[in-house]
Amino acid sequence: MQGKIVKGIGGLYYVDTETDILECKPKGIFRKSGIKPLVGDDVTVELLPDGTGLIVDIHERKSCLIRPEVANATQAMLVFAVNAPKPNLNLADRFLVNTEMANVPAILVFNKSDIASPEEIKSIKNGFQGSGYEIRFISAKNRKGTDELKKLLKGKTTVLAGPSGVGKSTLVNLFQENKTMETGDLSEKIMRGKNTTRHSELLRVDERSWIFDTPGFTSFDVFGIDAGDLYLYYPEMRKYAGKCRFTGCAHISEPDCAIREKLKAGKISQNRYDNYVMLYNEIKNRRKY
Ligand SMILES: Nc1nc2c(ncn2[C@@H]2O[C@H](COP(=O)(O)OP(=O)(O)O)[C@@H](O)[C@H]2O)c(=O)[nH]1
Ligand SMILES: [Mg+2]
Ligand SMILES: [Zn+2]
Repeated sequence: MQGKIVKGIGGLYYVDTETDILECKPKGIFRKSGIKPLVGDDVTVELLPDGTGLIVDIHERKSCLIRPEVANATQAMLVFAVNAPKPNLNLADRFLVNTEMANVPAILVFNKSDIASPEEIKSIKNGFQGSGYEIRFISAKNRKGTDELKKLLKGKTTVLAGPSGVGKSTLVNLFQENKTMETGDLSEKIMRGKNTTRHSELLRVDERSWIFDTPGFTSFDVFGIDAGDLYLYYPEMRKYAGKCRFTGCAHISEPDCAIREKLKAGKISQNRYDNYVMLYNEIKNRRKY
């Protein structure tokens, strides 16, 4: 039987087989070889006599995000509130480096525009000037911009990520309205909480579209890249790769740096650049164990 892992709690996985949600354990071989099934994985399961399932194969992943840890996302929506809680743009950039590393296209969604001032919106736009990322200001409460956002989900597997309290679950609920799928089964079996999302969960929007609701994060460490390659994960900096005077230019204090010239010319935002420098130093100075 084939299915999709829609939730994982304490070593148990819930697999949507289109006709049922099966509680499954992974075959021992996965643990022995250090492979962990992830929410979003397409899997082959064997039905056991007691009605539970055994995951015997994990199909090749289209993508694999480290944070939130989900498989097969084809796009990411990074959700923040315009204010309340105040957006941490440094956290946003760290997340975007993570999606660039995983090759998952991302868009930025700023929710709660109903309680935002024009200045706040302007300052956020400026912060991402030149980055190329699409930014949407919406209000889940007033349903402003939410239908347009829902259109973007068609045929995709979208991961909604961001800090707690910004409205991710509210959005997921909106996106699931008028859904033809039966999920009564699912909510009973995996006890979908109404409040804080503690585990990533994959939900069906329609036959071809899925969405991950994920727990909020407050910090974000970037692992797996050398400081010298960091700029390659900033689309607006990557464009100028090879244009600096020195190979191995860190784009921080070297003369004739193409990237700092673009910063001066306003093509790269000060916010994105400052976050780059902070992250560069953090990676550079990290103790290697
Ligand atoms: N003012 C306002 N509040 C919102 C909006 N969207 C969600 N909220 C509220 O923000 C709080 C957190 O929402 P929730 O969806 O649980 O956030 P999550 O932690 O990101 O999943 C709840 O009290 C929501 O009612 C919005 O567009 N405007
Ligand atoms: Mg939530
Ligand atoms: Zn440079």
